Amino acid sequence: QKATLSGQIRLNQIGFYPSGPKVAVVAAEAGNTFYITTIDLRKTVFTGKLTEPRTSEFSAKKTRIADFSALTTPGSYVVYIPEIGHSYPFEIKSKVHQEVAKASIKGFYFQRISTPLPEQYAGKWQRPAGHVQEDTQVLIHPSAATTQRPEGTKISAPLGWYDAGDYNKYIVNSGITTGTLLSLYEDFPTYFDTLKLNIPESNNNLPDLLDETLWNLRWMLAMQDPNDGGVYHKLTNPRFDGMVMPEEAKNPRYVVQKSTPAALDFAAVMAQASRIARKFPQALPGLADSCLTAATRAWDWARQNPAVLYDQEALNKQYDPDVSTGAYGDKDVTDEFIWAASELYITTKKDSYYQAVPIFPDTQMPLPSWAQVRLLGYYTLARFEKDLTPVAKKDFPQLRKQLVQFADELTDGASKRSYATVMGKSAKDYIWGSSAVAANQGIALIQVYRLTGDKKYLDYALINLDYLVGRNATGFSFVTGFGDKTPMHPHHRPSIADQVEEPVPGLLSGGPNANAPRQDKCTTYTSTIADETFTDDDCSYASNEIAINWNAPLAYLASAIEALQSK
Ligand code: 9MR
Repeated sequence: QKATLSGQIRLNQIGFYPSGPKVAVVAAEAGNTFYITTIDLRKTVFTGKLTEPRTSEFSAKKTRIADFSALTTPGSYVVYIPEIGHSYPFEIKSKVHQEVAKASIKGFYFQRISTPLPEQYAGKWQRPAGHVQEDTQVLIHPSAATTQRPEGTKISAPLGWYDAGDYNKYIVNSGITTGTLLSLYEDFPTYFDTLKLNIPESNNNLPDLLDETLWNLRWMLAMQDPNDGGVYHKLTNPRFDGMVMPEEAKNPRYVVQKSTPAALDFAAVMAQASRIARKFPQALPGLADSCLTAATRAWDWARQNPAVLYDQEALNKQYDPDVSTGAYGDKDVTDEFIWAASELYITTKKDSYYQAVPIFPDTQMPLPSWAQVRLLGYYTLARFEKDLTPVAKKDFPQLRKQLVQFADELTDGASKRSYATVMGKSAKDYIWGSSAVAANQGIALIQVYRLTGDKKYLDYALINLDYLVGRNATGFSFVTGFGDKTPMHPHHRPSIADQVEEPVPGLLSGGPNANAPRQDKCTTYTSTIADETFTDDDCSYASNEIAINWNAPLAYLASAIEALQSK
């Protein structure tokens, strides 16, 4: 009998709700009976049978499922299988994901630009302000030069969040991120009325989630050219910085060419922010109007410039300095038009926005990502179902049907998969940033739960949260600082360059990516199986970086589940 820790028993390393589903996955064939015991293994509180072995979708590996949903007594436990050993400890308690939900939003605070992070809020990850020069010294790149703002003009565009493990700021990626956080607020306002994150604004009279989101929104506003309403694609160094702390990264920074996706993502976010700011006239005087003006000007620019794409290679042939940082080079703006039109329509109630573009070009529901924002528009239409005018109301049954169908496709066969998760239906789920695939699937399921009231969708969403914090083929909890086996070496410059052993907490690692070894050329991968291709190594920007557009859906999923479970 083995009383030792086994990494082969994989489960949510944080824990479970007393009356919620509880599953562990055993990545081995041995054993028949499992026990839930106290952490010292002395007292057994539940005994169950493992399922028959099932074969992985991606390899010949076998897994067995241990379902202990019937155990409802709060406490701290392990799963114990005499032939294998015991799992990491976990808890059964109410509000079990509250801390991870808070930390995933606090993660954005740690990414803040233009401000020091003092110990009071940042603990041992305190650090000086980074990129203070952005207050006055951002250069107009030749690709962005106009008569009013010729090459070399200096503009001010401070604040915002660092995109990821790098220090640049990209409008396209900020768009989906900020939109996701604003939607989180709009979907669960009461939950956020009281949720405190210990950030500098925690004592003002705005919800902390909105305070944090505004930090980025204010930067985004500065990315609009006041002369024509167009929006610069990104604010960046020509090349990625070395592994230094933010305050040591002092290379010149530029805003580059305006683009249609940037303008539309910006328009969508500003339209959404406008209707939220409207609810806080005292705390945010004038902001609702500023955001709406910004949104309509960006929209008008995009309508006049509907196909200005950001093609970094082409620009590098034409202009100096060459830029080699993240491109976020979206080539299809159909979905950006849908998102911006939906947000502007809901905020202004003007049918002209809804009618400006085909809102339903087809019946596909592409999962949200930085390049695919159609569903963000659909979520908003669904959220405001009661406020729809007749033109949109007549489409609503179709929208509802498509969303429910999408959720049913996602969950189809989930319980039979090797980890019994929604995530992993196909190897295509394991792309760069696969953790956000899991989290965005979770959001889609929560949207459909809100539409239908059918609890199975909420349970499926929770399963993908289980996936993210340990119930997966790597055995990692992908959220830094949460769980016993969690990334210690994410590709995240502050976490690498500070003298602190633990990485900055609350950040979501990208997760397994079948192509990662070819993309980042790290040599420490130990598997090439799609759901296992992950390495906790800071060279691995293709499997172990963190990014704001991954943290936002994590924040949504964990917070939504908390908000809905406590009901
Ligand atoms: O998340 C992005 C992924 O979808 C792309 O395949 C990849 C390569 O272009 O870039 C990812 O985004 C990175 C961005 O370009 C720069 N900052 C870090 C982002 C996360 O790795």
